Amino acid sequence: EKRIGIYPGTFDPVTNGHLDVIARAARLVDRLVVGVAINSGKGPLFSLDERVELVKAETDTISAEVGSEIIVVPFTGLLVEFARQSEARMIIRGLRAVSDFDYEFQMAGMNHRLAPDVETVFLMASETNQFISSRFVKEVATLGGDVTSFVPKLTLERTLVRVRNRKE
Ligand code: COD
Repeated sequence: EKRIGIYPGTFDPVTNGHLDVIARAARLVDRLVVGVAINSGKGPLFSLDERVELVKAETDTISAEVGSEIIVVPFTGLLVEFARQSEARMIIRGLRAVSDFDYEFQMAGMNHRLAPDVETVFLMASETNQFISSRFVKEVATLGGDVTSFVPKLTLERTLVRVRNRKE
């Protein structure tokens, strides 16, 4: 039986922190489904299609390196439903500092009650990528700071263009 895991998130935009978690997660499973959530509540910088496209582009090489299948798909609705549809038994989440813990703790607990056969697995990024967040990448880029070391190349280009256009 194939080991299938899902890594859900907003990915607005995908960062080196996300990619770090994706590479680690891909080593644990045969197929990693990266689920890109609509999350209109967060008022995203990039549309759902753009976020999916960027995650796809940036994970291409990881899939080849690790030798597991990585697929990137948008999802709406309940995460546990999406997990069920994907035949995944594992939800992968990343943990940064203690600040993530409360939210992740509640989410894992609720999801476990909703789908007892699905386990949440937490991974940490390497030290260089641990503190990176999409929120601060957007803020720093908007304020003219250098985000080169926080996001992959194509995402960097797109973010700079988007932030510039938004200001005009
Ligand atoms: N290092 C380690 N982990 C990281 C880093 C980093 N530098 N950066 C991000 N991460 C982790 C985050 O902690 C998270 O686990 C994951 O990567 C994705 O992060 P984001 O910010 O892109 O995504 P979120 O947290 O906004 O995603 C939230 C969901 C969309 C998954 C959630 O809202 C959801 O499940 N929505 C569907 C509706 C649902 O089922 N709701 C009920 C939940 S109980």
